[in-house]
Amino acid sequence: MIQRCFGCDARFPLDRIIYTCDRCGAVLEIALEATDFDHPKFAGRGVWRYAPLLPGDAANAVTMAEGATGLHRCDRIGPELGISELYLKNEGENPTGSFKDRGMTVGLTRAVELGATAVACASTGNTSASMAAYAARRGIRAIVLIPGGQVATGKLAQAIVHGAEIVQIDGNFDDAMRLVHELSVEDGDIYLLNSINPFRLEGQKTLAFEVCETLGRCPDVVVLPMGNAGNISAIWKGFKEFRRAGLIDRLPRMIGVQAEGAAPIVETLRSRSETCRVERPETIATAIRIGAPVNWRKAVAAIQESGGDCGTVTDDEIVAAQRDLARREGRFVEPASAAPIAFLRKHGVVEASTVVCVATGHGLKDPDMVLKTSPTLIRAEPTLSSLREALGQA
Ligand code: AN7
Repeated sequence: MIQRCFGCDARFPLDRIIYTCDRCGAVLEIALEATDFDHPKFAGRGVWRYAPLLPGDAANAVTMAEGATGLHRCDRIGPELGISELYLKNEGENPTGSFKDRGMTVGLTRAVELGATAVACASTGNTSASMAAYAARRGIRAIVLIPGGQVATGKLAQAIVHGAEIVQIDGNFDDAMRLVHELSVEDGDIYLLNSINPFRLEGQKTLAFEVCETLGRCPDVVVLPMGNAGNISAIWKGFKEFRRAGLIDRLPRMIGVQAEGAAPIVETLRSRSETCRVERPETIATAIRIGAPVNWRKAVAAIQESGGDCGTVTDDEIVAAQRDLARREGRFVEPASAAPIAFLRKHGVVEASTVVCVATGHGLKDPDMVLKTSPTLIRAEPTLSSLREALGQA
């Protein structure tokens, strides 16, 4: 395997610490060798099941049984949307409650192999929660930069309890991302674990492998929320590699969803622009409140190569989809993770009978969002008559 520039195809050895191409400035990806695809042998469960297609040594892995999440059929919402098989790939079942754990196990394993003394990230919450847990497991220093006042309670509690050094930046995620990138380039001992890091994305591509193995085939469409756009890039790479290995015979269409107030990638695709940025991103789905996604070129390629699509949903549509999933399918996902269902309800999808929505994070990450919009709870005296009255059965 080798590190390859996504822009100009420059190549860098696997053991060099480099986050962007020193010739053209683009992001990098891990390129596998032709022989890697020659009958890869998978064993076990979760991310490291796919070790033959991953960088790093599974024997040294810093792991917490990530991956192997459920693929749940939405029997009530699916038919209503005209989709005969609608599935939720429930990433909230990961150890820290989001898909980030898939990437973090590979990223932390890499950090240890490099002898890094600290790992760092900027985060809207889930990356920091995951990195803090994996760093704790290994006993390595964790530095987290978060946008002040913009991280959901559950995620912040996770970073705190796992002992990360947390710095609130008086700015947004994009400011924090720029700063932590500068810090890790200047200080070679601090290893950057945002999705600009191509090793992390290698872990995240295993979601595609699991979906294909669970279904026994490739789905028609995969829908997921986009923030920094690492996940859509990683999952698309996974599908392409599974086809190259001869394990599926076609590819899905990739649909990326953004919140209306934070939709730089959707705007770039619509305007065919060569830049990707919105200045003041806003959405209640704080996970994807990102204005300058580092992986935008990869995301654009994934959507275009796959013949997919992208679109926006409003905060109200996100909240409605979150309730819908919770009340009619029994699945509680965080706001960003409800965006795919909101997209399908709003825009529909053509010629697709098997659709997989990636539920990226657990609903308990962000309880405040639910409580803020809930009716006042009813009360009763500790008597049966008072209880009956409260229930309207007096
Ligand atoms: C639940 O934690 O960017 O498009 O710093 O937490 O791969 O960035 C989180 C992103 C979707 C978007 N859903 O994924 C962070 C962070 C949830 C997320 C995304 C995030 P990418």
